Amino acid sequence: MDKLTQKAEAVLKANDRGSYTVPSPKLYPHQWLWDSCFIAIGLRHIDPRRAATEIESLFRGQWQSGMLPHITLREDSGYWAGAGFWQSSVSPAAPKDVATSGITQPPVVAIAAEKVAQKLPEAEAHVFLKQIYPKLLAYHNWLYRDRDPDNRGLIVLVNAWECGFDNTPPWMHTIRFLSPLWISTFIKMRLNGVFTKRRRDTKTVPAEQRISNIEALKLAHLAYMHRKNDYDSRKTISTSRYCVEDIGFSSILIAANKSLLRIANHISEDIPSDLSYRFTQTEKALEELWDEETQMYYSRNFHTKRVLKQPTISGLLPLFSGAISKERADKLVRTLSDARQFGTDFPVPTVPTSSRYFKEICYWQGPSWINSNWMVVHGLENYGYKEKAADIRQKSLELVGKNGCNEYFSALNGKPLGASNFSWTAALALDLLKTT
Ligand code: 9WN
Repeated sequence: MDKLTQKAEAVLKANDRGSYTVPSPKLYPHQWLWDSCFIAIGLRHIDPRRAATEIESLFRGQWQSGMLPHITLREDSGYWAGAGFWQSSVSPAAPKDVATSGITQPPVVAIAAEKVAQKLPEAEAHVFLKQIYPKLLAYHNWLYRDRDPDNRGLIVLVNAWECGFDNTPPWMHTIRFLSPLWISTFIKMRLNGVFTKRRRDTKTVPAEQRISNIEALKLAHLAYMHRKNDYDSRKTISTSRYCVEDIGFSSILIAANKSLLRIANHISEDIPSDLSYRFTQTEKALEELWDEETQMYYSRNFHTKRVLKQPTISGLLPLFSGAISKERADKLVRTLSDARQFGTDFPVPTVPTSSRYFKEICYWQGPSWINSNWMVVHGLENYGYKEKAADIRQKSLELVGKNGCNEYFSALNGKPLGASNFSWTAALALDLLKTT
C-alpha cells in the first residue's frame, strides 16, 4: 500500500465513531452532513458497507419535513454550538431521540449514495438504494417546497453555515451591517475573550486561520432568529433580510438531482413529475446568476436580487452541475487557469488572488480545500477538460501526500493549515487516487 493510502486510511480509522465519522475529533466532534457524504465517497474504496452505514446514519437526524440537518449532535462534546444552542426540539418536525442543528448543508448526499452503491455487490446495492431513496426524495422535496418560495428553481439559504463555505466573502458582505444589540453590547463590554474561551478551534489553530469572533456571532444570531421562528423556513425567509440564492449550493443540487434520477431508475421508481420539473427549473435558473461583465457566476440576495459580486470558487461550481453550456464552461476554465485569479501554484484557491477579499491563510477566504478541488476536478471532467482535471487531481494529491491530511492549504505555497487529520481530506484524497 502506498504512503498516501496508508495515511488516509489511518485518519479515517481514528475519526470513526462506529456508524459515523467525525470531521476532526478536537474541532468537530459531531456528525456533519456534507462531511459524511465526502467521507463515504472515500470510504467506499476501503469498506463499501461501512460507507453505506455512514450515509444511513445521517438519516437518524432527518426531520419529518424531510430536512437533513447540517449537524447531528452528540452529547457533551464541548463544541460551542451544541444541543443547547440549537434546541431543535422547538420544531415539531425535529426528531425526538436525537438533537440536531436547525439548518442544512450542501446536498451532496444523493451523489454520495450513488457512488457508494457502485461499490456494493449488486443485490446489496439494490437494497441500500431502495431503503435510502424515499429519504433522499423527502430531502430534495423539502429543498424545493421550503427553500424555493418563488418556484424559480434557486434554493434560498438562511445562514452562511448552510453553504458550507462559512466565511465566504459574498456572505460576509451580506451580513456586514448585521449588528443586533446583543452583539454590540458584547463588543462594548469587551466580552470577546469570553467567547474565545468557548471556541475550541482557535485553541488548536491560530485565530487568523479561522472565522473571526464577530463573523461567528453574526451567524449564531441568524441561527437564533431562525430558532425563534421554530425553524420554519418560510417564516424566516419572509422576515430575514439575510437570505441568499447561493450559486454553489444550487450547482451541487443539480448534480445531486441527476444522481437521484439515476438512483430512481436503478430501482425502478419514478420521481414525481412536479419534482422533476423543478429539477429542470434549477438547471435553467443558473443562467440568471451569470454575469456577462466579469464572465463569472455569483450568488444573489434573494429579496433585493442584488448580485453578490465577490468572486469565489462557488462561481466555478456550475462546472460540477454539468448544466451550463460549453461556451460558459470554456470561460470558467479560462478564469480557473488565469495565474492572477485561480491559477496559483497550489490550486484551487477558494477566493481568487486578485480579489481584495483574498486572505492566504484564512479558512474559506483563500486557501485550497480538497472538497472544492474534488468538485472542480469532476466539473472539468464533465466538459472534457481531461488534462486540466488531471493537473488539479495531481496537485491535490501532492498537497496531501507532502503535507498530510490537513483541513486546508495555502494556495500560494502549499503550507498545511487548519486542523490536521481532517476526515474529508483523507477520504477525497483516496477517491482522487483510486478513480484515475
Ligand atoms: C459549522 C465540519 C464543518 C464543515 C464546514 C466548515 C466548518 C462548522 C464550524 O466545519 O463549519 O458548520 O464550526 O466552523 O466550514 O464546511 O462542514 O467540518
